[in-house]
Amino acid sequence: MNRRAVKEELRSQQIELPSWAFGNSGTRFKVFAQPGVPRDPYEKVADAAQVHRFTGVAPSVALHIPWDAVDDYKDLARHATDLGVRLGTINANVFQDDDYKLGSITNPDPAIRRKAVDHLLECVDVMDQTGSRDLKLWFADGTNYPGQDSIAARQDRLGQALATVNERLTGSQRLILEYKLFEPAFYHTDVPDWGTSFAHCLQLGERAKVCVDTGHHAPGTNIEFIVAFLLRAGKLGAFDFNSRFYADDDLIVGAADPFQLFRILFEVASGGGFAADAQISFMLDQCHNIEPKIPGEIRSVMNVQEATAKALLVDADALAAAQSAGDVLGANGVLMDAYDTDVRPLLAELRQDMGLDPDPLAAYLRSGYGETIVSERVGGTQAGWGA
Ligand code: LRH
Ligand code: MN
Repeated sequence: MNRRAVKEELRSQQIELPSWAFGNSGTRFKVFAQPGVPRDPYEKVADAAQVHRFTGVAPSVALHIPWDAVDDYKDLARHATDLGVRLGTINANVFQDDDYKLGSITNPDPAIRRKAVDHLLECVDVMDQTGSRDLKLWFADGTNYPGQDSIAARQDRLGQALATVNERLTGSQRLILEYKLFEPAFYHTDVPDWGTSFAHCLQLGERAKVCVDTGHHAPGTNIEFIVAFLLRAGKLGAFDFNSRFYADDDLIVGAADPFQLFRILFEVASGGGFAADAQISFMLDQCHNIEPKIPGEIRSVMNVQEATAKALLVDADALAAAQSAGDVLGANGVLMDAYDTDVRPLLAELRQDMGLDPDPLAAYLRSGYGETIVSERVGGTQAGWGA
């Protein structure tokens, strides 16, 4: 792709922000509250709109229910539109109720399974009001000790619940099934890996796609292989981007391993994943436990833009020639040339073309918005995970 084509592709990039990244978050050891944090979904959407204002490529906000429960979702959607963004993916939450200690949709108790499925169906009702396309399902379900429950029986329960939700979806609505190796369950997790999610999505049909959360794999996992495989199978629905050094650290995407993010986005580019009809949702799923949250999200969007630009700059013809010639170092060299390219001037130029400041982070810090919310948001209860 020539420079102009790369800029066109980057201009149309859409990165979805997680509402919960703007609330307080932490670990089991401590949640460090920050001044100016939103007290409700309206303020979360307002903060997310600031990221879009300065980057131009973050036009939607994912919600998490009940963290973002409101009386009038249509009004919240109007609020978002007024701020130049829209409500995106609806995330269900069946991992924080006392009843779900032994599982939600896989719980041995049919009444608790029913309760969990009812919440998932309520989230589809929310989608009908917000106009959201995707219902994202992540289940904390699993066990802590061998023998605690039947792994096979739990898969049956999982399949039945997913089928019930899938049948309820209408129009262009999709079900996005997210997998995670472990935590909070520490012996087995019912949707632990891409294969399990893929198998259930195949069974469910066209509406069901896999979500790849980049923090949900065993150390050393070749995530770009999973991406290439799912893309080729037409079952890659979404990314939850973040980075980690050890476990599900939910750090800023690209912060821990920018080369991995580049390799992942190179497979997306090679597999046609940036095409509009590929319908892949590029979301962030992060927690800014100690760093300021809006600047953290702006930096994250910039990291995705930089990795995407490098991925799009790979000389595909030279790569194909080297690959078919069996020129191992030549082929690897083509990729490394793109990765070692400083794309920041290209992105600064693109932002100017888009009428934006070439440095979104500096522009945001100059805007004074951060100081304003600290002075205005006094009283009330700061938003968080409520864990
Ligand atoms: C689980 C997860 C999931 C969300 C939650 C906020 O670790 O990645 O995507 O529901 O984080
Ligand atoms: Mn996630």
